[in-house]
Amino acid sequence: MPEKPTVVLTIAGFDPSSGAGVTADIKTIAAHGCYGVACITAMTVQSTAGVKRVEASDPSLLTETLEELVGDVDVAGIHIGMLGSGKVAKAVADFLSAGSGGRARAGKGRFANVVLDPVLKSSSGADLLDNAGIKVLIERLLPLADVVTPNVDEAAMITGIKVKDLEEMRAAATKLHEMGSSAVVITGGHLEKAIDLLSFQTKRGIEQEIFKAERQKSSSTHGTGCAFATAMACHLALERGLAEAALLAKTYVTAAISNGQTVGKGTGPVNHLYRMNQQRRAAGSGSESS
Ligand code: PXL
Repeated sequence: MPEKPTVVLTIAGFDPSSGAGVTADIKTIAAHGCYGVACITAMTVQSTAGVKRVEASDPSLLTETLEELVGDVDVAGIHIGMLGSGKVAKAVADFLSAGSGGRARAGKGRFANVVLDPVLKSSSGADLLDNAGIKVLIERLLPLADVVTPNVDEAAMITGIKVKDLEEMRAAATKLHEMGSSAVVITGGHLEKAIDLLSFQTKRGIEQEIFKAERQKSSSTHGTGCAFATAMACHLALERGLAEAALLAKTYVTAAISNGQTVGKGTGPVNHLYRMNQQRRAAGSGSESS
């Protein structure tokens, strides 16, 4: 019998430069040894120079695609990235909370290991979600997700709290719990020290752990948020705990940045598949010495 892979679904936009969005997510999922399936929320016209246009998908196309997929395949983890519009965000929320067919979990939606990356703007500043979408994201998607992974700017926009240092990250995470998130990772790659804060609710109250890395100087950073959130979805789908998933996802993104690629004239993509180069080099050096 052929092996049955762990399937991870990404619900995200299409970035034709493949640094972010579904094509990048499929690379991240493959890099984690999982099988990726995807549903496109929006087309973007963009290159490494930035986003020029966003066109959200027809929400009924999403609903049909998602139901078709999960009727066929056992999905072990879900990554939600760019949503593009309020109508698409609503279709995704309806899908996650629809009649469970016996798979519902207490107080949650119908699927396990749902990671929500609340993508609001591109790094070049383009809006990737309208106000109606932000409302759906806050009111419906935050409580349905197992983990939400905002960067510091997204955490500030969602909570209304300024997020410039670790103390403010802690306060924003606490506010996100009050808003319905069971677990939060605020990624601080843009801060002076690249600190990520994991915050989760336990019976004893809120527990918080920090993960630190040296900030890297690199011009190949497009797609870091997508890569982090998708890697988390893979680790959770592979049954790793929250803290281990967050630590491994951070390690993966750090390596993907330091192996970044010079593609195009603007901000290059992280190297999602850097481990393939390492294998090729290892194989090459083996045959050269023989
Ligand atoms: O990095 C955020 C992001 C996510 N998804 C898509 C994008 C971008 C940024 O440009 O295009 C499809």
